[in-house]
Amino acid sequence: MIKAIPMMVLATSNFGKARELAHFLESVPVKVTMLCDAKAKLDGVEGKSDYEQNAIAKARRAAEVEGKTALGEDSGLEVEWLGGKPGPMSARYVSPDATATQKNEALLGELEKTPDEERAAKFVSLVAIAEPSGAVRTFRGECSGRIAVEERGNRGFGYDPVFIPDGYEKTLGELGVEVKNKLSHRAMAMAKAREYLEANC
Ligand code: ITT
Repeated sequence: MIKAIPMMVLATSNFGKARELAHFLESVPVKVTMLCDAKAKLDGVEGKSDYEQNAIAKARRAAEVEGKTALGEDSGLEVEWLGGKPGPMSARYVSPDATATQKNEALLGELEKTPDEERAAKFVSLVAIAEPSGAVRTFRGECSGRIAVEERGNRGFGYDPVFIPDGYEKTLGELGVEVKNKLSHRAMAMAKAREYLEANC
């Protein structure tokens, strides 16, 4: 008997994120595709302040338009000194069109006078898997660390060049995906999602 391979669409317009999500799904018997024209299709689904609601909204929108299981993710960087900001607004910090370098420079500027021991931060990832029926499961992951005093390294994406994970002296921008994929917020959330998918595919 031939068993059909289930399909799953990644509900994201962020290629750095998509590459990492696809990596974590390599061992799962699903055929992973990108949501075409994702920026337009996901436009307006995100609210302001809730990772879980945002992740669910992205996954549900993609599942609905594609008629397939969809995986959406909402993530952000929470800086203790800034009371947890930018948090769920991380992609829109400074302005929606700001480049990663502009966001990193703005963040470093806000922390200019902040001593080393007060620069604690964490990345948060909320992954949602939705069915076209609307049924949904969510999985959360976190990665603790601190904000560097300058941008270092050009690997990864977003805030990677200013984030030093606990136990390291280098930024994720210097450490690269080999290290990042072992300890990141996305790795933690996707380990739980993978366990669920492997039991249910
Ligand atoms: P989609 O909504 O289309 O998935 P997005 O980039 O807008 O793409 P989010 O709303 O989840 O995604 O925004 C998360 C932002 O947080 C992202 O744009 C980065 O700036 C930052 N971020 C999240 N995870 C990160 C990571 O692993 N490394 C560096 N920055 C990260």
